[in-house]
Amino acid sequence: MVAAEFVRSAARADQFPPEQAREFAFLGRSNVGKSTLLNALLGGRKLARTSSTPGCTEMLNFYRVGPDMYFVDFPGYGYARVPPDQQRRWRGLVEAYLRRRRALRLCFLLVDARHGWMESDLQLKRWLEYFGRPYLVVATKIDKWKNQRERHLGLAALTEHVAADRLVPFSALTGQGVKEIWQAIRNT
Ligand SMILES: Nc1nc2c(ncn2[C@@H]2O[C@H](COP(=O)(O)OP(=O)(O)O)[C@@H](O)[C@H]2O)c(=O)[nH]1
Ligand SMILES: [Mg+2]
Repeated sequence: MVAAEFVRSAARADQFPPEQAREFAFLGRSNVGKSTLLNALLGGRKLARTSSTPGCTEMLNFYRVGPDMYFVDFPGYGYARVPPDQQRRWRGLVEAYLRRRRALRLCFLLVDARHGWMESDLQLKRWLEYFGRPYLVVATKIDKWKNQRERHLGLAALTEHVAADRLVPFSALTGQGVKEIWQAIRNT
């Protein structure tokens, strides 16, 4: 199992750690299952906090994973009741990271399999493309697809905005997708 530890939180660009490791960023709406995914990747240890209520952490969290990688946990977005100045701070922080971070190798954009693409997901996707950041889309909570038909319709909706070979279906309940995500990280 890969060793992992919290490094630091950053609310501003000058708090980002030195660029000494290959970085992998995890982005998604509040409650999409980001913390759960990170914990699943790291062998089920509770490294990142999970919650059932949408949170609005405003910081990037850096985790050292193995000897030469950082996982970067992004603050969730898409939470309706976030005041405008907080939204501005969020955008500033995310943009500062995406624009300048040379250590960033690959982004994982998490989308809830049940809801499909929301406008804020598409906005973030456009942002990743604007900054030329390679990314994979992770469809989370696919165990909530109750049958083949829902699975088929869900996948069809998701692939309207991303090629199938850039889409990783994931479930923390079954562990599906963990292997594929690690493979993508190793191959980067
Ligand atoms: N059924 C199911 N529930 C999940 C899965 N991943 C996360 N959840 C649940 O979704 C809620 C939000 O998860 P969390 O990881 O805290 O989301 P975050 O806000 O994106 O970090 C929690 O109640 C999780 O237990 C999954 O793959 N399947
Ligand atoms: Mg979380």
